[in-house]
Amino acid sequence: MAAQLKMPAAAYARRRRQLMRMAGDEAIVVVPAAPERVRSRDTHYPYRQDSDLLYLTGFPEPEAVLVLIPGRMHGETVLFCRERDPAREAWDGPRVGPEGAGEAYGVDDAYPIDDLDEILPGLLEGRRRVYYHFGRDVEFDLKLIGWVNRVRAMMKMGNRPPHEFLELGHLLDEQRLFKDRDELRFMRRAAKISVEAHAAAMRAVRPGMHEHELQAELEYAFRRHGAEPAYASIVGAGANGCVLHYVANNAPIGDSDLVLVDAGAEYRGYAADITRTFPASGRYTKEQRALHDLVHGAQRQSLARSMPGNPYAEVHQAAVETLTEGLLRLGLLKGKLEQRLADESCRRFYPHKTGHWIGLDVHDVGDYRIDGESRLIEPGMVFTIEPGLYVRPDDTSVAAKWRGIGIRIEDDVLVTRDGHEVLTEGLARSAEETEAFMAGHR
Ligand SMILES: [Mn+2]
Repeated sequence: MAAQLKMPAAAYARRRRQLMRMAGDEAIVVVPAAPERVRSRDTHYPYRQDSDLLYLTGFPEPEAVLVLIPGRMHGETVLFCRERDPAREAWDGPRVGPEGAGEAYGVDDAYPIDDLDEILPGLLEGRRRVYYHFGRDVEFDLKLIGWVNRVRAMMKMGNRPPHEFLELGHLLDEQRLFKDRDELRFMRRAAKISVEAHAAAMRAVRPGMHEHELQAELEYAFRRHGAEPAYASIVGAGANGCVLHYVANNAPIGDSDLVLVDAGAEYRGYAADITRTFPASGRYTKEQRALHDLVHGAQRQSLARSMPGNPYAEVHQAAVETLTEGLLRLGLLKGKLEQRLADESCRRFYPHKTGHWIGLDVHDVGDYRIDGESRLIEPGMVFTIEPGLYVRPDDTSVAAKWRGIGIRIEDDVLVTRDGHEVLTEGLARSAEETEAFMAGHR
């Protein structure tokens, strides 16, 4: 694959300007880094930066705070970060340090994080509105309240404390929902790596292997390209495919099992999310094929509705209609289509929604409904389309031949001005394509 991608400094500056324009001249925006989390005693989980801070700066280190102060004469963008410390850096690797951060991250001012207590009250003073994610990091919430109180305590001296506290997500989530062209380069790369990883798993699968061996194939492909899993990879053979968030991945794969693989790469913060369900033997059984065709048909119908101007809810509705119709035809549901649509019977086999926004977070930010109504699809949005069917192994209400089959097909779709682009194109999807691809590799 091509060289590693680099996010231009101008992209971050443009995003900060857009956010500051929305926040207005009397506002201040406070975005702390994600805290480090202990995994066991003195070892931590791999560090993942807060998505908002990544979006606005690309700054990778913990113990940092970005402060945006629109219209401030002495600089609108201020970053607090850890100071250089050769002794610590020998253990944990290099730090940017306030001296380097100005140039490297395009901020106007950078200060040591230890000076935050001293400097932040002065930045809050005279600002009317504070934009911040309340409740995400309780420890930081308390600090912020403390700084505001310090400004209040000095009101007699003419200090003007902020008096509106607003949810940052209200502005920033909406901004992040629409991917800019630089983000799309990263999302295409994450998608491409994920396609390659899924193809590797399809090639490698053999009855008798364990699920975790396929997981290793997937994640080998991720790491080879400098990516990592965007979420815990799901590799479920047979009835394990019916467990929506199956992550044990430790069972053997049987001769006639389907394998459901839901895995995506995160490339420099940007996620992809793909699901394929393929037969360990290379050939679907008759029942597996019937349900796979049905799910594939549902995905095609959902994709056809993924056009600018359509209500987003129609994408799900299209899948529900297709699946309900097919389940009636195959005899897994009984009765009339109108009735079964009205009582949402297909939820027994399809309990989840047909997709979600995707970006820096695999389940990305952004409202799905506005004022109680489904929002309309617009260019720049990226979402997954992932219909599925899951017949539990103990479901005696259906013929035995259907039991224990779990199928999902998931791709990532970018909405364009006049339609859409499937970012995860290039990977066998239908039963026919999947069998042909697998036949070429055994
Ligand atoms: Mn998904």
